[in-house]
Amino acid sequence: MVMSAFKNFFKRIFTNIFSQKRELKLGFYGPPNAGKTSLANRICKDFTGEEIGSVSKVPHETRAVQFKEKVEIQYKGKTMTFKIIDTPGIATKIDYEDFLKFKMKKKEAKERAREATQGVVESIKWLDDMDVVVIVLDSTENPYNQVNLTIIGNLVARNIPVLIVANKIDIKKSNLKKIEAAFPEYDVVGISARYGKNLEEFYESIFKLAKKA
Ligand SMILES: Nc1nc2c(ncn2[C@@H]2O[C@H](COP(=O)(O)OP(=O)(O)OP(=O)(O)O)[C@@H](O)[C@H]2O)c(=O)[nH]1
Ligand SMILES: [Mg+2]
Repeated sequence: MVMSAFKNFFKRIFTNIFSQKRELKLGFYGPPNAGKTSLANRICKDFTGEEIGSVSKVPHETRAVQFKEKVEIQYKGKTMTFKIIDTPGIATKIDYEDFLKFKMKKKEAKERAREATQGVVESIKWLDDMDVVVIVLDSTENPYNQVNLTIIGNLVARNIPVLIVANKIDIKKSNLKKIEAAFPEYDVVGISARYGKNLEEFYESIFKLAKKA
């Protein structure tokens, strides 16, 4: 009796150690203002009750990598654990004058531009750390640009599985087809991070993506 209780006890510990699921590192990448933080916040809020960072209409709001660990995403009775990593928007040109139109003082704008430039470097550095990546694009904007190609090229070179999110489908001039046409070899899912539209399909795609890691 005692022996079998002991045996069960160790068996349970053993099983716990080895069945512990790996935490997949899920990065959110993309140009500034596309909605990376909005989407990361929505996921974190849904499954942990807490947000990850601040959102703003002023580009380069996120200027340092921020993350949340042990986020257990549940979808259709399945659970997967992720480390959600929100990254600074990647841009080829950061000009402090662009911030002045948001009623920012020159000194503050210059500081924001300096931090944003550092942020881009940090985003790229963190790429090596990712298991899977979601590229968030603003579907109201032209997807054919240097930044998007650079991000995708970097991910392909590192063999990191990619999902493309076409965000802001709630806006009239959103053009999901154009994003799909620009990246025919990738899964593209259209969502609205702000209004929580089509998140079911997004979670489904995330589970599919995780399997490729
Ligand atoms: N209409 C609409 N606006 C959105 C949506 N998602 C995000 N936004 C808005 O777009 C702006 C930028 O959102 P963020 O989540 O800060 O974007 P980001 O990609 O994290 O930006 P950076 O941190 O600057 O790289 C904010 O004003 C958001 O409210 C969406 O689905 N629809
Ligand atoms: Mg952000």
